Amino acid sequence: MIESSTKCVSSEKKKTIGDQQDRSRVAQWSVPQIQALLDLPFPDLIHQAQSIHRQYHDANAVQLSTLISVKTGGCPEDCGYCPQAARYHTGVENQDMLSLDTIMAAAQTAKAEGATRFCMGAAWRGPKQRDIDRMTEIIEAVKDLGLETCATLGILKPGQAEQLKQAGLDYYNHNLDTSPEFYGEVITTRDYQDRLDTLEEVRRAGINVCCGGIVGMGESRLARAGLIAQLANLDPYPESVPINYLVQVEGTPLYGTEALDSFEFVRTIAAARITMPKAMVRLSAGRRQMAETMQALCFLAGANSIFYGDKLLTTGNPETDSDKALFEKLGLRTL
Ligand code: SAM
Ligand code: DTB
Ligand code: SF4
Repeated sequence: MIESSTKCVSSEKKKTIGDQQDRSRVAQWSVPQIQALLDLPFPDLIHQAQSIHRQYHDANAVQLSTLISVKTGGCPEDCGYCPQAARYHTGVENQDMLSLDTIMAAAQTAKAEGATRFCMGAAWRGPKQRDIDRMTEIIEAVKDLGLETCATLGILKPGQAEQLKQAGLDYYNHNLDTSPEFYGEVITTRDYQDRLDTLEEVRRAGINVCCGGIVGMGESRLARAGLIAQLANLDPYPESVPINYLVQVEGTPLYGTEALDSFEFVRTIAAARITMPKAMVRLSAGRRQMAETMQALCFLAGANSIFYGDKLLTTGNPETDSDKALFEKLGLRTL
């Protein structure tokens, strides 16, 4: 039985949620409330998500971020989904940190293709001081090109976020990935609190927070509700929420996980949109495995950002030409 309070978010409640982002937030989303959203009949859920989406965003516009892996493979962590963990044999070749010139050339291409944000990922548990020194030089240079900068470097020690902020870092990506209860099934080399601590460091430094998760790791709907509750209850909630559909890579423990029904992924996007109305919700990894019709459903459910460019970090992403063709077919414009 669905509570009437979650069946349809009244306009008064929506206003309150939005306003709370600017002041201190009192009302929080409970896991049962979010599960009730996920349990809605699909048309009701999409309608609610699309209505909220239109109040806060241009529903026909999508923001483009391009990814680059600045340091690849050999990571000491044991994230069960990740092809870059040293302990799994996935065929990913280790690559030391790329040179500034290589990164700048990729950033220039990303800009020429229409991306507005350049997101740099590194397969570290966390950066050492010399890594931060190199990253600050890179961030300054990318920023000078006129691109927004994003980095995802793992766990940050006190003081590191401030250094990144000073270099001009706009966003830090650090995913909670799943619910606290399911986390230990996927990762054992760190805990949920480590992630929350870094998110706090990023917030305190005044960097925008990019934080989301992965769907399709064998988790339950309850676990997806638990993830969305964690994200929506961050105070304030993240500016950017990437929702990844697990890319199954041979050699990782999660390879061979039973594929999750596509509509569950769309439902998760809708729940993110409803509970975090002002955030940019990114339809992230997994698009190469998705039909165009499913991607269109994700946009209807409130996704308004994608990773753009033929590669994610180590796995493939749709070609830019096919994304351009999709935008054309759907009448979407880019931000
Ligand atoms: N090492 C840093 C960390 O873990 O925060 C930054 C890089 S890590 C690759 C960034 C994010 O990519 C992870 O938090 C996870 O959400 C996502 N990711 C990694 N492998 C994935 C996969 N196979 N499918 C979907 N998302 C994945
Ligand atoms: C995010 O949430 N997804 C991106 C980005 N943030 C860093 C990474 C997806 C990685 C997919 C697997 C790979 O290409 O290695
Ligand atoms: Fe390392 Fe990040 Fe991959 Fe985990 S997700 S193994 S921390 S690169």
